[in-house]
Amino acid sequence: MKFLKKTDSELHSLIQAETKRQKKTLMMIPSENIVSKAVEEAVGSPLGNKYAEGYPFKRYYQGQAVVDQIEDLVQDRVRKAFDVPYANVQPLSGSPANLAVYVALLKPHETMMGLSLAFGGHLTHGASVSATSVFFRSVPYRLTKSGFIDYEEVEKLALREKPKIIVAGTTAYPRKIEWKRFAEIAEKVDAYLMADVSHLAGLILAEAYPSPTPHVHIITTTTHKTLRGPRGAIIMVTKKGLKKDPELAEKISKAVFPGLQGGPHMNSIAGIGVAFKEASKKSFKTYCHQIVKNAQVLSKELMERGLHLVSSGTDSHLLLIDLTNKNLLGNTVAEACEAAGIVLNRNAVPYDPNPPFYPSGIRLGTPGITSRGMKENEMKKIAKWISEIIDGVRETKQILKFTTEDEKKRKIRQMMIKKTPIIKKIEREVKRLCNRFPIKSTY
Ligand code: DSN
Repeated sequence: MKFLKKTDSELHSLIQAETKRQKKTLMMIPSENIVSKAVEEAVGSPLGNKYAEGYPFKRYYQGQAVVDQIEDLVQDRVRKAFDVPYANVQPLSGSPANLAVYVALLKPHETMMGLSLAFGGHLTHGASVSATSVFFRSVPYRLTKSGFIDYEEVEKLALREKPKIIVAGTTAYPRKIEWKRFAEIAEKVDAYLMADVSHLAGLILAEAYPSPTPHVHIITTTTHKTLRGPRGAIIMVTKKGLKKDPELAEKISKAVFPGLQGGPHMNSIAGIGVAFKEASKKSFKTYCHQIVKNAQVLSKELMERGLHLVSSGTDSHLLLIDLTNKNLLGNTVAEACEAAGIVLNRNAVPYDPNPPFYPSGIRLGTPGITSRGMKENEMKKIAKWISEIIDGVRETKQILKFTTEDEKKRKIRQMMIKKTPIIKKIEREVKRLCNRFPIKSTY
C-alpha cells in the first residue's frame, strides 16, 4: 500500500493495525471471513470510478461497454451456481436486498413473517426496531425450547395471519432449515417463500448444507460470509418463483433500481464474480465441508466440557453457547475471549431472560479460521481455551464478588478480565497458533 502510505499515513497505519489484528487473532464471528487477494484487487480496482445506473445493456449513462460485460458475466455465474433463472447482483448489502424484496411484493403495512431477532432471525426479518416492521406488518415466529425452528408455530401463525411473504432465514441458528416444510406452509396460505441464506451461501454451493432452490420462490444472500466474497448481496428468483409469479423478477429489478438504489458498486460486483469463480473450484467444496466438520468438533468438545449449546450442536458453521448455567453474561465472556485473541460476539439465546445488549450467550463460527487452514486438532485446542476462559472468568467473579449489575460496567469488567491469569497464557498460545496458520493470499 505504498501510495496510501504516502498520501494518508494516518489511515495507512490504521489499516496496517487492523491487518495485524486479523493476523494475530482468531476470527470466530460466524459472519466474517477472509477474502483472497484476487477479490481484494477487484474491489480496489478502477471499477469503483464508474457510474452504471440501470442494468446491463440498458443504462442511463455512457461508457458502459466494459461494466455491462462484467455485470452480465457475474449474473451468469450466480445463476449457474444456484441453478436459478434470475439473479440481481446490485444490492449493496443484505439489509437493502431484503428490503428490496419486501418493497417489490408488499404494499405498506401488508404482512410478512420472519424468525424473531431474539431467536436467531435478522433485523430485516421484521424486528420491531427495523424499518421492515415500521413499513410492513411483521409477525415473528420463534424456536422451540430445545432450540429448533418451531414449524408448528410457523404453520399456526401463517394460517391465522395470512402473510404475503414468509422468510425462512436466520443469522444465529446452527441447524438445518427444513426448506420443504416451509414450502408446504407457504403453499397453504399462498405466500411467497423467501430464503435468506446470507450465512449459508457458501455451504450451499459446496453441498455442505441443503439448497433452498427447489423449494422457495426467492433467495437473498450476502456475499461476504461463508461465500468468502466482498461485502455485497444478491437477490435470486427460482424457477418455482417465476411459475408462481411470472413478473417476480421484473418486480424485484424495479425495487432495487430505481426503487431503492442508484448506481451499483461495480467494483464489488466484480469481486462477487471472483468469489463465485473461486467457489466453483473443488478446493472450495473441501473448504466448506471442513467448516462444518470444524464447527461440529468444536461443539462436541465444548459440550464435553460442560457448556450448554443451543440445540445441543450444529449442522452448519456456527454455534451458540448459552451461558445461563454459568451465571455469566455474553458481554463478559466475549470480552474475555477477545482479550485472549479469540474474537466472537455476544448473542441472545432463545427465551433469554436478559436484554439484547446484555444477552446470555455467545455466538461463534468457523469460516474464518478454516480459511486459514485450521482443522479438527485446532478446534479441540480452541474449545479447551474457551472453556478455560469461561471457568477463569467465573472464578474471578466469585473471588471479587461480582454481581450482574457490576458486569454491566465496562471498566470493572475489563479490570476483572485483566486480573485473570489464564487470559495471558491463552493469548500467547493463540498467537502461536495464528503464526502457524498465516492468512492466505489465494484459495
Ligand atoms: N450482522 C450479520 C451477522 O453477524 O450475522 C448479519 O447481517
